[in-house]
Amino acid sequence: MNATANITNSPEWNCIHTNDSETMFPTNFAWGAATSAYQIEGGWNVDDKGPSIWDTFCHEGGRLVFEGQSGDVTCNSYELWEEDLRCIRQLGLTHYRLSLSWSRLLPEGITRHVNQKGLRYYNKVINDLVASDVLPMVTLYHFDLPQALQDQGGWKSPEIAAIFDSYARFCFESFGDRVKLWITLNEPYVCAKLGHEDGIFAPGVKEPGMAAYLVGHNMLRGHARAWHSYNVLYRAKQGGSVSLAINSDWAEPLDPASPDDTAATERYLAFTLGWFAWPLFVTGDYPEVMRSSIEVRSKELGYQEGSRLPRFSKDEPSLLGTADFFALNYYTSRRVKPGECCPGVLGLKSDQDAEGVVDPSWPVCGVSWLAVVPDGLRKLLKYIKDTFNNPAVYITENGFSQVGPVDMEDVQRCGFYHDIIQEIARALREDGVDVRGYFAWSLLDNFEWADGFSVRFGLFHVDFSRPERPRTAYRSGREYAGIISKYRSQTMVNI
Ligand code: GBH
Repeated sequence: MNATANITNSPEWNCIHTNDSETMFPTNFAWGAATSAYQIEGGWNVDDKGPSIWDTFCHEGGRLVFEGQSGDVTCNSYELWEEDLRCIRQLGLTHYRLSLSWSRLLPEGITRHVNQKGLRYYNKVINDLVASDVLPMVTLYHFDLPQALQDQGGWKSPEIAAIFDSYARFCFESFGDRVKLWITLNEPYVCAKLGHEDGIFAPGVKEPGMAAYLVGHNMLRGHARAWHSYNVLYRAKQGGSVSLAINSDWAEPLDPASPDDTAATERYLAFTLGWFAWPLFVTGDYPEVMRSSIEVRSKELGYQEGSRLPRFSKDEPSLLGTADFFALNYYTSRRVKPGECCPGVLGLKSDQDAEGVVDPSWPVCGVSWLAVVPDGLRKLLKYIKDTFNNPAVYITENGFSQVGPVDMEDVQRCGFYHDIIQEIARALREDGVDVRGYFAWSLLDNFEWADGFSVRFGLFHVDFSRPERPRTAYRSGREYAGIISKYRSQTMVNI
């Protein structure tokens, strides 16, 4: 039985907008949705799984996770995977992006000890997807470092790059016959900044202006090694692609006529997108403006020149060229002006010396950081095309959140999905950006990190008060299924 047909042919299918006659998508465009292991799986200590830094962070108390919640059970996808598969099939997705829990596969983080039940779980997930004609995009790391590795210094330790590489090889070896799209690391920016500067994400380290650069550096080193491993050992026989998912706002000057605002905007983009994209796509090193800003601030503060932003060693594999496509997580936009933050202070914000503000005309959905700016995605895609030599781009995350009382008839989110898909169509057609796919965040309502279950990004509602964790499509889920069905079939008619 094809569940997709049920939904999209239903007469109550009425929130699709039809005035987009020119909208077209390439034949193999990926229509996806995304999740991550810690946010949906639960089963935090079953079947030999080792703890991750998020287990520790949520359990140790004193952390600012909403109402002391955790991902101990969350959507219980470890036991309810088949329910997730039903949702995936109902939407008619061509692709599903999931992440692997490193400490579920390797309880101590290293390959000496493999948890066979974890291996079996992911094999089933991947096999079920492939059998349903849904292609998996697999992220190796989405914020959940094995605690055993954190105990040895975590991402601050230089040894982590080689340890990550051997985990990556284990995954390529185990799943690469069926998985052709790989993301090594999700959002190193978030891990570095929120995890090691602000301390609001695991592992809760607060070392402003120091640890984040080191962590970002070791993440890049680990990514590069994993990419080279794939390239040398697996590419010929498996034929897949490997990248790293970079999150970035779109940014433009608060006053376009102001040279100060323009320069601040350049710094803003360099310290988010550029930090990770420049090494991979442009020079093999950090953006020049990032290095110079940090050096200026370091001097003012009496640090040795350049000492806070590490340098890549010539003895290690090069970063340049280690992304087979551009993986972009886009959520929001900012207007930018020079920072108001105190020059004497050590920290990323002070180094960056740029402040992003929300334009009063932009609606803010749910969480305060999420101003809804669909055309910012189109502008960012154009910028990526021009700056990074026209890469193939997958939008690996994008979404719209809900807070407060559950609204199953979420018409605003329906409108949002409609608008964002139109912006992608324009980027393809009018700007010539090589967009290969779109992954909505998220398939399910889930554990939204420090916001716990108070912020809902799902296309499916999950009732966390009931042990069966029932999943129910929001109206926006049905809307997205309709969009997919419309553009997929249209594509098929046109080939
Ligand atoms: C993604 O990050 C994550 O990959 C995903 O796991 C998550 O569920 C999804 O976003 C939705 O949040 O609290 O003011 O410091 C998106 C990039 C960067 C957006 C950090 C939120 C925090 C702003 N995120 N940002 S603040």
